[in-house]
Amino acid sequence: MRKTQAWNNNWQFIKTDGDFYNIEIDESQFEAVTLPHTWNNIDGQSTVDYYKGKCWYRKNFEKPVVESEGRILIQFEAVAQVAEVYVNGKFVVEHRGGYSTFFADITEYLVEGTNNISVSADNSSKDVYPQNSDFTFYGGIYRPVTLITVSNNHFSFDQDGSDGVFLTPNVNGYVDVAGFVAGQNNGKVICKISDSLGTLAGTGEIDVHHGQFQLNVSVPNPHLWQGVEDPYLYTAIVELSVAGVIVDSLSYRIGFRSYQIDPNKGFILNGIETPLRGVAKHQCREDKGIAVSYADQIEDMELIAEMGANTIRLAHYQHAAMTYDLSDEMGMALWAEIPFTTVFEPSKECRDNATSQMIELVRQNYNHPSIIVWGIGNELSLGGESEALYDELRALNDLTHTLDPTRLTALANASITKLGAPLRSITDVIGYNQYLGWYNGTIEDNAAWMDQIHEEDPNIPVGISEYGADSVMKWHSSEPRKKDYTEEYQALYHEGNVKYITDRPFLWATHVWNMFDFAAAFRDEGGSVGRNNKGMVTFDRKTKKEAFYLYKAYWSKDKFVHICGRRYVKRAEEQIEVKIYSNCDEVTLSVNNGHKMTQKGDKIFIFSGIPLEMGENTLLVTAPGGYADHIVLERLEEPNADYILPVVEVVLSDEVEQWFVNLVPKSAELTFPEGYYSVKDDFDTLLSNPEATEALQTLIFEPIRIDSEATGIENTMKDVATKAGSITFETIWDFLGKRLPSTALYLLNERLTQIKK
Ligand code: GCB
Repeated sequence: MRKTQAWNNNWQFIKTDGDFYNIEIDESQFEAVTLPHTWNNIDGQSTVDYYKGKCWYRKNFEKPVVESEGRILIQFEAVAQVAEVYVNGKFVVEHRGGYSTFFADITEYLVEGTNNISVSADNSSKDVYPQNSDFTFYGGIYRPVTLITVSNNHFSFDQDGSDGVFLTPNVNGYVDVAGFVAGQNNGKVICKISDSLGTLAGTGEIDVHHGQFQLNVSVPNPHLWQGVEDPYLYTAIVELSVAGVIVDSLSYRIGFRSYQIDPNKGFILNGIETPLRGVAKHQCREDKGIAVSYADQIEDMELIAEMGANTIRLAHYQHAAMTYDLSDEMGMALWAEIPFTTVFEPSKECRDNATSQMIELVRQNYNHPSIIVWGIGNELSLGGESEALYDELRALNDLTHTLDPTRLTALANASITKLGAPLRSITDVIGYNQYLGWYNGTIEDNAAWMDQIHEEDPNIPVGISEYGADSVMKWHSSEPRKKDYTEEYQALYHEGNVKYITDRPFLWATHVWNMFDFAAAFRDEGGSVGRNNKGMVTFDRKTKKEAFYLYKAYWSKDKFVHICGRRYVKRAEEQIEVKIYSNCDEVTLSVNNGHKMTQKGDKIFIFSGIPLEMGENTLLVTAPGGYADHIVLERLEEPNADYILPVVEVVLSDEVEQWFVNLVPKSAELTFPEGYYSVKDDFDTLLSNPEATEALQTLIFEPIRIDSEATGIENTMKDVATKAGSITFETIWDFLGKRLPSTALYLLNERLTQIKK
């Protein structure tokens, strides 16, 4: 019978490359570690130059006991990004792709007594996706490792990291069970399906032929899996029996559900229109990086459920098995995807890698009812559009349909993807990553844009695969503005968007970017280094930002009241506006236990002109049913300057100073005359004109190159710019800019507006 044992203790680690698979190594240079482990937990969240390279893990172990002819395997749930496994100095297997499971069958490499396993992990590889993106590419054995022993006859381990059994429940009352078996005598497969009370609901068996089997188990009138409303699961036990003896057994939680995604009605689950409203998430958290514990992952899911979400986009890679399991149990509808993001590399190695990662994603996670769409890519137009990219996406889309005819495919597009572009119609459904009101445009622009994407492609289901705005918990303002990084602006941004989204059920799914702040090593903005701060909850999971409660008010059925402002304590205003988020119909506010003010309303309650006394003020909000929340504010004479993000002075080298010395812009105002180029043009357009190219070269790329230290981004601007085809200069400037003085922007616009189109 199959036995599994957690294999996460007593590993040794060295943060450098060498012949470390050699058994004669001096182990004194290694440090003892427990898995999961990453070497980037600190540098990956704080500096552009986090360690990327090949590092080694080793472990000595006694040969496990196994039945004669049995196999001994090690299951790695993920090793980032490329792994090589050696046993007793001999190469066993290589795996390319940092977020998916693989097995190493080490049986033939073992000796009696003590053995050694050495595993390299390399996060610097050029031929593996992700190639380039807005998150840290952690290295390490950062998900659990399991030792597995099986008898000679067992479910196959040669099925792309899956465990070789694929279950397809059908709402018409049966489960299709198919799979692969290895060993000398293939035997018989028995499947028993029981309901949530453990009562047998269906059973079936079939002989294995040439290592394969397929059977149909009848489960009449199945209780459906209805997302967060009723995530009902059955348990399927699939056994392999040889000569009447059970030799291998696997167990799954399965769910019966059917769905459609309609361009007008959105997502329909078991015939019920169910707009998917939720968040996207990465796996990492503060100081642990991507090497998080089971408890951490449970906490993440609990926070998402508390906010009332019913969907998660698991960005931008394959997530831990446990995340899919918890989603099944909690009823979350998932968008699961591969790390084919931002940049497409047309090399054969990269194409093969995207293909193998897609195969692994689908086959390893096929049995989860929570997975609704397979995401084949993210924002790939940023790296430039080409026929080769379209071909690659079409191939991935077809492959995914072949691997799984029961689910739909999805692609997340940059919002600027042009009308009629093939990227809008390759997959079954589309999502857009839209940041109007943050990188560009206004919050209000989102409403018209949402209608526009629907009108432009009325026959394609459209959703919003990302939208968000950053907030860093130390910045606050009573007059929040775009890009001020205050908690208050982020809340306003989401107030607009959640309303526009709620009013548009045709949006099949919407995902806030992001549920949690996450590590993005190359970022340095908002007074925070190495971090993307668009989370609803901080990187350490300790603080729920104001916007968290806004969504809770919209989405959760658990009644609550939340008074905003608990981190914006020191106030100089005589009177303030007090904001309350609640899903109760009425709330009552009192200040310093004085006069009580009651307001009826819907989710957002604003009390204006609330006077503050000098010193401490306690604000209490209550709602019928016993709900209450309070904050304590302190009124001071002067506004607290510590709440305002200081303007960062970029210190330029003399050489670059000289560059701009004689180039003084005529005015600090941007104009956009009709028929001329400007910073509002996209890079394709600008770079197709030699004069505009020259202006970009002299005013932006060259100074950035020389001052790479001061600007801190080396050639990133140029890289992004030249690959960013359809993004406007203004957008990239907003995103990566501010590293050169704004003079550069005005000068460039002045030059461009003199060049006729
Ligand atoms: C995107 C990317 C995501 C980034 C996000 C942002 O469109 O898909 O990886 O983190 O924008 O915050 O800019």
